[in-house]
Amino acid sequence: MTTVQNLKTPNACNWCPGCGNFGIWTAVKEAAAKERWNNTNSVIVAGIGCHGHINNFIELSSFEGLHGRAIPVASAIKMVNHRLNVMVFTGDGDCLAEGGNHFMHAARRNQNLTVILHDNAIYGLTTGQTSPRSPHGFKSKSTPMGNLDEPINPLTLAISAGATFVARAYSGDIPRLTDLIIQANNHNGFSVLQILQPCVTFNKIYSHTFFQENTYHLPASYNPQDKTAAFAKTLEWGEKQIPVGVIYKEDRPSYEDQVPQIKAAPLISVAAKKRNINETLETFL
Ligand SMILES: Cc1ncc(C[n+]2csc(CCOP(=O)(O)OP(=O)(O)O)c2C)c(N)n1
Ligand SMILES: [Mg+2]
Repeated sequence: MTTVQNLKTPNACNWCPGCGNFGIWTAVKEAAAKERWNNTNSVIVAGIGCHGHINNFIELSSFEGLHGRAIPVASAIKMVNHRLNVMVFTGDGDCLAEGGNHFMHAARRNQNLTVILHDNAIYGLTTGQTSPRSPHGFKSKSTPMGNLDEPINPLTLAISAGATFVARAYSGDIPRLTDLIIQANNHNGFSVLQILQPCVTFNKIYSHTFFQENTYHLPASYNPQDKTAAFAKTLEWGEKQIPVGVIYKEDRPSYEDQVPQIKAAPLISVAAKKRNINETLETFL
């Protein structure tokens, strides 16, 4: 049985006091206990950054690869055993800068993966450089005169690239965050959950207070299946104007649903055929 208690690991947590990652960590454990995720049915793939340490603090099968490459690793795991529940924990730098290309193409493919995007709008682990989520004018170690670039909007990008579940949450609202993690995970297709989280040490703009004062919950009357309305929602960002909740949801066959070779059983349970490499090479001559 999965309980919040037995998801603990012996590793000491090294996030700064007040970091938004604590809320995400708590919500993921709550979701795992509710949904009975365990070492045999679920895998966490983490990116490189403060966010990526989450896999050291949750007792689930996990993999931490190269910076920006969490999504392709998850994609491969899913192809080899599509019955596993595969979740990606990535940062705004990891997902949108170093891994930006993977993000777009995975969305297009609509594999049944859940991408949890820890968005603190900064490179936290490397001690505070501007990321693709940092606002225009943002001053940091890498942009002391102010950032000249515009931030990427990950949710507009996700919808236009083909993601079929797109949502936003705030790391400090643990009950709603837990619910959105579960909804994203239960969706059959490529799910993106952007979690607004403060980096209390290096980002003095996007604080807990900023998110508490400026986010609002999408009303029950909002229809996440209307793609045009969803695009418009993703563009809202301003004083008291940051929507949280499920912004877009579409029912479309996932990649795994369409691959005939894995209809009967996952690739991992199909015995590999031994071949003489010379025979294979000869087919190219
Ligand atoms: C290829 C490569 N480039 C750069 C780095 C250095 N590096 C490590 S973490 C990081 C930024 C992480 O930022 P983000 O993904 O937003 O995670 P956070 O620390 O904010 O959670 C960078 C640039 C690296 N490890 N590998
Ligand atoms: Mg970051």
